[in-house]
Amino acid sequence: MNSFGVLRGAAVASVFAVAALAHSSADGVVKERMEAMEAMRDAVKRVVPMMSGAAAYDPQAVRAAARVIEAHSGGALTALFPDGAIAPPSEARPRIWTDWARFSALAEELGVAARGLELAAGNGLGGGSAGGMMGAGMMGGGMMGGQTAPGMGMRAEDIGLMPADAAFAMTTQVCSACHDRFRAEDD
Ligand code: HEC
Ligand SMILES: [Cu+2]
Repeated sequence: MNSFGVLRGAAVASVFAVAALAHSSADGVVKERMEAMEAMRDAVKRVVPMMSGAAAYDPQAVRAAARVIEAHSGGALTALFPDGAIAPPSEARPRIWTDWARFSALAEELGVAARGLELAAGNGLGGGSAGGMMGAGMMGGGMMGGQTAPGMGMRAEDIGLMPADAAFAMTTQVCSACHDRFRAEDD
């Protein structure tokens, strides 16, 4: 089983979780950020089957998904969270603004991981190789603790040396790390 296979349950559950709220009633910046988040979810969804081996691996599609995520990361992400903007049906938690340093660090980390994924796309799948296991090991801490972003401190160039599935798992772990802490979910 490759790295993504090992982690897929935990990592992807949070990303795909759809709350039973009427999100169609969102407007303004809440609507804007939901659309941005949904664009990232769709990008993740497109490559999940490739990462799990259910579909043929396509490096170009992986690069395209990575670029979508990168475009919505960092300052583009944080700009959609002006102070206290949690009008219903937003699931954003107020602690975003009391723990802004961590929130914005996760937004930056997402960009780093996505750039790493773009660089790693050409590496193909690790398939349980040493590289794949290394990736899984590095991600473990962030997932279990739920406190730190996975791979925090790694550079995109380092992630770019990993198998694509490990880089992808690392990317989705950043989604989950932020959701666990800053998004109210009913699952
Ligand atoms: C820095 C924090 C952070 C990161 C990183 C992050 N998200 Fe989110 N995400 C949020 C918050 C906060 C919400 C809740 C927004 C709201 O309801 O106002 C959210 C909501 C969502 C939603 C629900 C959108 C809706 O219509 O309600 C999806 C889907 C989503 N994120 C996908 C992703 C994916 C996929 C990634 C990674 C590629 C990701 N997110 C990365 C913070 C983050
Ligand atoms: Cu929504």
